[in-house]
Amino acid sequence: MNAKIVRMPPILGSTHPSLVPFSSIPAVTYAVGDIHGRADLLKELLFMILTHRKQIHGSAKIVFLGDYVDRGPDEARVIDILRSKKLRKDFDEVVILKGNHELMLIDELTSYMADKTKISEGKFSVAKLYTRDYDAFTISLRTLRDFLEKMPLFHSDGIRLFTHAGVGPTSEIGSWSADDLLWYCGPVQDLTGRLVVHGHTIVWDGPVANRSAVNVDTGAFMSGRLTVAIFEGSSRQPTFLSTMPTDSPTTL
Ligand SMILES: [Mn+2]
Repeated sequence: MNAKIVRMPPILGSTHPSLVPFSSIPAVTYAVGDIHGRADLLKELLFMILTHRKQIHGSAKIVFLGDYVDRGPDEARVIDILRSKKLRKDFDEVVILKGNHELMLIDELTSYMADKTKISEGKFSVAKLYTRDYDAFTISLRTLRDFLEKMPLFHSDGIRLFTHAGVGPTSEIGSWSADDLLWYCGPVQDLTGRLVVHGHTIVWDGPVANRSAVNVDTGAFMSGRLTVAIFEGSSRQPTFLSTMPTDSPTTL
């Protein structure tokens, strides 16, 4: 028998971004930066996005880049908006990525649900810095935790890699961990050449874009400026829309 080289199909279920089959490219892709409880700004930005979307012929995808909770005043309403049917009606594809604050909340919820007297015992808990109103959520804490746990760590369309914190040029292919994708700080570059679209590291006078990465975290919880990057077709060069500042940014 003749030996035959068979190309293996993509490894389904792999957690490494470069091995995951990508979805098709829509007419427009929106990538929204860190919201951190600013439901007011999210509503305002979605209105701006939908106005833009009306001028586009074809399908639209919206990607949320993580960090929906903590810091701002209304994380429960942000979660409601992200879970809403309206969002799925307004966009052909909705991708809700996990941020490090969702990871911390999962840990905190697990601890709180086991013992309601110990809300600050979680490994990553920020309860010492932030008092959470558990009663504000319109869904059960179990449903909330499930929703957070199911959020993916990244999304690739083959041209752009969307992930909360980005990835660095020194990250060896195949070695990225959840920690890298949720907590990374440093120069952002994908060794496979995709444009990395991320948040997590605040750029007060941003957003910023270069040949390898786009950062749309404009510190909305403090600056009042929530930003979306808009990619038409397979473009690597986004345009941006931001809500207007309602407060002056405070220096770090
Ligand atoms: Mn973050």
